[in-house]
Amino acid sequence: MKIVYSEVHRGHAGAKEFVNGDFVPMYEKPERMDMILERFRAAGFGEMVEPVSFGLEPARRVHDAGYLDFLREAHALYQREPEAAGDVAMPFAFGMRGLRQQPGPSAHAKLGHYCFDLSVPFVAGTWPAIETSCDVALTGGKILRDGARAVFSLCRPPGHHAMRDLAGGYCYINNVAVAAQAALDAGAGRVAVLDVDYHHGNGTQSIFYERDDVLFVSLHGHPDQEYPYFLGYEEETGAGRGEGHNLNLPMRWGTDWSGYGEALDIAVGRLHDYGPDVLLVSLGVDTFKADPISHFKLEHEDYLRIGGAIAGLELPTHFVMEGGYAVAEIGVNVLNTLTGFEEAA
Ligand code: SP5
Ligand code: ZN
Repeated sequence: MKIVYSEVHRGHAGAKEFVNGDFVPMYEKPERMDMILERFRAAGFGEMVEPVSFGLEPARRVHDAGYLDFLREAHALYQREPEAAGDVAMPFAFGMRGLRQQPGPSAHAKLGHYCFDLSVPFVAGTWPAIETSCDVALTGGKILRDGARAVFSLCRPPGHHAMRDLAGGYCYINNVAVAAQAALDAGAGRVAVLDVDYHHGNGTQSIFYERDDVLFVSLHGHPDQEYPYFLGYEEETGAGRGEGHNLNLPMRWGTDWSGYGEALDIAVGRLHDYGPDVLLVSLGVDTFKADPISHFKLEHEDYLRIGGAIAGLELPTHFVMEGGYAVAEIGVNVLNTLTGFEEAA
């Protein structure tokens, strides 16, 4: 399987996120990629491919143009603020209900308007990483259209929390949504996104919520207990033409393979019934038992099963990297998913 990857993500590093009252080094860090690459190398798995540049037009198909301008300019704008504190741009005042929703010229206003939490910092290397991560996903999509059975886009930063005009949860551009839209624009009639990251893919769900040409299916920690809290309930089934094209399978803390495997069967059944031309997989491995920010209990072997179940759909399949923060084990879990897929394909 081809693996699309670029080193440009490395510049997106060094910032902190806010967790339970403290700023701590970001869980979403470059070393995650090193562990994945190391495992692939050790196993002799895959063929590495550099992304090509597609420009921003594909991202504008699912994101607000002003939002994308903000992502590009956020770091530089912040540096020009008289009260900028250091190199890292982050919001502190949010454009919430009851306040006016047009940000003024201040970088603080724009950050608060376009970010929904304190886990999407901007350092100098953040925009190049964002742009390249999107190109990684688009390059993967192109490889699939050129005839591959499957491809892995090793994206960093991840994307599934990013909304049409909001960044959050380590995500800025929604890579999988951009790739799904690009597949449709290139002639696919319908596409499906299966999101197996531990967290609900609120961005992907929202972007396609009123559409019937994209089915979104997500397995995740229950929003009663887990980030992003405000979305991901079972009763969210789509709206308008999109009614019936959204399936959430939330699970409680402590879920292991017995519960997860059952939910995955339901997910796969729905995907099979929909019969998409292309399947995109938001591949997060933060469902692992040792993940430092999550509460599922999957074992290494369970990822072989996930890959096998996905292969059973017999669809052109585009894996897109999302989360996974047990850095020492992220590599084996990603590799197991992909080898589980290939062995069953
Ligand atoms: C792409 C992705 O997986 N984004 C996840 C963002 C999660 N952010 C919320 C983290 C909440 C952490 N709670 C920490 C408990 C530490 N023991
Ligand atoms: Zn996650």
